Amino acid sequence: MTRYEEARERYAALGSDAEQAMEALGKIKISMQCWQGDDIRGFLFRERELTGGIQATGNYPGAARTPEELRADLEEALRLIPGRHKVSLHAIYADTREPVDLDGLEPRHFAPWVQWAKEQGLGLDFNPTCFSHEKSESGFTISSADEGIRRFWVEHCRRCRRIGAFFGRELGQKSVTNLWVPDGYKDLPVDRLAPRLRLKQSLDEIFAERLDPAAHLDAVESKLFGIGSESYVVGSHEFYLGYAVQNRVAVCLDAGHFHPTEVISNKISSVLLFTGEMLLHVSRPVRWDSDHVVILDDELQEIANEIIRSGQAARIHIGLDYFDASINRVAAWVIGMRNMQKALLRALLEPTAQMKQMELSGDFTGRLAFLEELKSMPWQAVWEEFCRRNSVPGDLAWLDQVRRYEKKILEERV
Ligand code: RNT
Ligand code: ZN
Repeated sequence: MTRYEEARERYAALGSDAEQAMEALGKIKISMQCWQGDDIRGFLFRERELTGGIQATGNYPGAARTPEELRADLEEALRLIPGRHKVSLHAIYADTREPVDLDGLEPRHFAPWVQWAKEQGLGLDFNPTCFSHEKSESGFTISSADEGIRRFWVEHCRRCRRIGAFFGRELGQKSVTNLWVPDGYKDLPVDRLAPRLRLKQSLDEIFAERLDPAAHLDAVESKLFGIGSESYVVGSHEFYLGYAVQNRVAVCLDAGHFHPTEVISNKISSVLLFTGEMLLHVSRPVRWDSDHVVILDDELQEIANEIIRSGQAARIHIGLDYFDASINRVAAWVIGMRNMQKALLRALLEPTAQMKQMELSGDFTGRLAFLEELKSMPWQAVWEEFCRRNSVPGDLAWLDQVRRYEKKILEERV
């Protein structure tokens, strides 16, 4: 018997089916964030510093400098990740020689990305870039009291939705356009209401155009604080949850955007009850919204458990959102993506129905015993089998490949 066959039998004895788990895992697409590849520089305004209260710290060599380099790096990472996935782009990643500002972007500026995604069998998601720009220097974009500034960003976001819908149409799979804006105050505001009124008005204007729901989904991402917006963020969780329920858009929950002991795993089931689909930004906050590489920790497992146990995986779009500039960026992608998949696999290997039954009948002893036993079950053997069937390394052999790529390609970039 192989290691996998042994594992399959042990899971069967517990009441779960490893074949089914692998089949289900193979259907779950994860949206890989392009911005891990170049520390969120993008290609439109490469000389501009990263603003908006987010920070990519570190100066590991090898960051992608051109769309070609970024696509090559993405391909290298995706070769080491089992399954078919999506890539999430930001507006500043437009691939064009035309000088164009954010309020002039059109689908054609992203045509090479679409062509590439078709060749690679990938989906694409999208994000307006409401930061790292001279018009966001005040700290406000679509909630700005300056009407010229507000209109500039509204126009940018409206165009981004059309680009997202273009991705969805061209690639034959729904594209999520996720709107996050950094708007907020460093110090205590006097008027918390007016910026929120303006944000609401701008969102109404941005979402006014109806786009094909089969090709496109709008999501809005809240935040608690950022660097420079410590005291007040206009787009808070309550704000966007209310907006999403009232206007039928999706909520994006980012794991780093809440109080340090607050977790998004506990929010998924509530959000699912009142909205259609949702987006997750799976990240890892360390003491603040630091966007560390996703590791296989308790909260990642809990997020995966909620996605699977709810039986609503089809309504939950999973995206990664982190950017670590202190390690090999291709490895950062591979580690985070594989960890997300491992967590999902472990959740899929649970005898969930049985455990829910224990809970219902008040058998909390059995529930705890199962939960703990599952931690030492041989899920790694199933993971390795899943990787084998998808022709990617099941073990650390992926790291050798990344190191070879680093020597040959990344180290040449100076
Ligand atoms: C910022 C948000 C946002 C960004 C990306 C780059 O706090 O999490 O999602 O990280 O859009
Ligand atoms: Zn995010």
